[in-house]
Amino acid sequence: MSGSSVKISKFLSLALRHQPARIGLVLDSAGWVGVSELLAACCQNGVNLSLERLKEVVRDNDKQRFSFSPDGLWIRANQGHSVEVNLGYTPTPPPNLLYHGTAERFLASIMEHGLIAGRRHHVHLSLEKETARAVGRRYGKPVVLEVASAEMSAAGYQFYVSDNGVWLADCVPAKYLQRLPVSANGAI
Ligand code: HQG
Repeated sequence: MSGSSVKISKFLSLALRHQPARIGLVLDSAGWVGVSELLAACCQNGVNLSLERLKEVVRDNDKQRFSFSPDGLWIRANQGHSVEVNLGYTPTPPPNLLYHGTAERFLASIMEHGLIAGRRHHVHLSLEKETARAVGRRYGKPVVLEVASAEMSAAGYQFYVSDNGVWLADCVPAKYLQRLPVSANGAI
């Protein structure tokens, strides 16, 4: 594989979030892997990626999914892992409201069990309704849920924010969720 930034980003997500072993990589406990080790593993697995191109993909990534260490020798995904990592998130007081995008078909289960992290480590929340709507659209007819985050925080639930600005929670009980109405033109 060579080429498009999207393809490279997807490959990096696979390597740095989900299946590092598949290309022979071992992440450290905080999710970091040596840049030269990553490039060598890419090469071994049919992905022709130069250091310059890697830097470009990381810099221009639409969601800033990856970060280099300050010395540029290490790289990791900022969030979204399914492999065990401890990213060292610090509990952070959330804004009053946050949003979660999901699909209509998950709603009954969510309203029964609350939001759960599933195969990722956290429930992903956003500051903007529109971002949540785009996330929900990946799985079907989108629904945006408003999360009463300040109220949850006051009740003792913790929130974290990743290096790329995604708000994270361990779970969200259903009582803090409210479905946002959709207007006639489909806008939130
Ligand atoms: C749903 C992408 C039934 C939840 C996106 C979601 C985001 C439940 C799905 C980031 C449930 C999990 C994260 C319950 C939650 N019953 N369904 N009790 N609780 N769900 O992909 O939030 O491109 O793991 O609503 O843009 O969709 O990877 O999480 O639909 O930022 O960087 O279970 O992933 O970013 O799906 O997406 P996901 P998500 P990246």
